[in-house]
Amino acid sequence: MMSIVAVVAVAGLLFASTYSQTQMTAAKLNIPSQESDLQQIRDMGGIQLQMPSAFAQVPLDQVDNMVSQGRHVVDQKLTAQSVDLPIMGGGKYHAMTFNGQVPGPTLRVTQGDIVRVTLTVPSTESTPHGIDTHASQISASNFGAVKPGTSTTFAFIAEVPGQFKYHCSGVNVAAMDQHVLSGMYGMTIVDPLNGYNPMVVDKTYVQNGQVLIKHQRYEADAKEFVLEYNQLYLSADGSYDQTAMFLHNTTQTVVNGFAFGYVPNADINKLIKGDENKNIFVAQPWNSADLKQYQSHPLFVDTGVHYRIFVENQGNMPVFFHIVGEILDRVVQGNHVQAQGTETWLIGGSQGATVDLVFDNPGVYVAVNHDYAAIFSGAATVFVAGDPFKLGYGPGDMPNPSDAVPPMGKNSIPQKEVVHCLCTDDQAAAIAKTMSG
Ligand SMILES: [Cu+2]
Repeated sequence: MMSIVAVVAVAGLLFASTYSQTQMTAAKLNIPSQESDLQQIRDMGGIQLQMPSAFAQVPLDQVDNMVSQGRHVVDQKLTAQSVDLPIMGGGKYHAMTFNGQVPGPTLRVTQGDIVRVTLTVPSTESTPHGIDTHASQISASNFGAVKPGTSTTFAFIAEVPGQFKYHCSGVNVAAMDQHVLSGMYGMTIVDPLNGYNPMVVDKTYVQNGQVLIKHQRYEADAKEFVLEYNQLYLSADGSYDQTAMFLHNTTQTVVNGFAFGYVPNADINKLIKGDENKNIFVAQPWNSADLKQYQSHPLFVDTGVHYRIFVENQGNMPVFFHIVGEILDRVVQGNHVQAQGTETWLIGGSQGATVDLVFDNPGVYVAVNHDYAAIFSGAATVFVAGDPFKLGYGPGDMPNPSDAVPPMGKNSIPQKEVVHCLCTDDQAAAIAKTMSG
């Protein structure tokens, strides 16, 4: 009410030559008093009900009917859980999580699916939480605080294919930065209704003394990874440091929760160098088997195979996505090709991209955020393509970390997995039961 009066008063000054001051006053415009405004909002059951047409969400009591007409419904059940989790270099930080893991579980649906989201906040939580899912198109006022001991459910139709962030919205947006940067974020993959598109990569060859171009076609079926970039801003005791965040003074850069989480470990040292203590990568902070689900693990890839990487920037620093030794064959957003044959792709805060590529030659490649501060604070992810060290394994033999492999979708080729997650022991055990390979 006060703000309406103030705006009207300012407008009156601006248009003084046309309208007299008295014509622009609230009294003249018959704006009701503040008391009656508030009473009206109370009578309507809250301020949200003033604009019902702004809600694109699916009314929960209509979901069954829509399913009977042919829509599919997918349930996403998230539980807020505050827990201490390890950080690179030892020690722990006070994490806020969905389901005891950072990032939260990757949800995979198909374009046109109804997504029914339930956020539960146990009574043991010291603060309310919220949920904002970027795959939806729902009025922001919907993402209010869910108090400890309660839960909330809403539904939406995933209309746009691609990868999308979901995140805690804090306590009615207050402290949202703390909740997200402490771990309350995840990804929704919305597969295109008719599947992914095949990819064509141009290659040169020589015939009869001439250099020619061949259009090499790769089918839509691909092996897939998820890479979610974020930052930690921490004080010495592992608490969230908002001052550091405002200064963009990053403590560590994380990929799927870890700094340097996808680099060789002691077992791989042993395989390649014959000595588990001889590190083959410059930074191996999650080295030994006693670190269980936190032990680092590189990504093993086959040569000549279509890879689809869902990249999401969950943080507030840009990601210059680059793979050292490779060129990104294709970049897709919203099922539309944005680039082909690009060296690096810029992904802003709360933005994603689907990167398609084929590793042509055996070797070690490193995906980085090509910002030197990010590389050296954790954003280096090792791909081992083929069998460059001549260890004798075949394509697909080596398992990949479970948190880097998304749930199966429209055109997914299955991969062997090993438990790897920045998650509680309970959640690691639950993941072990569900994963393939
Ligand atoms: Cu939260």
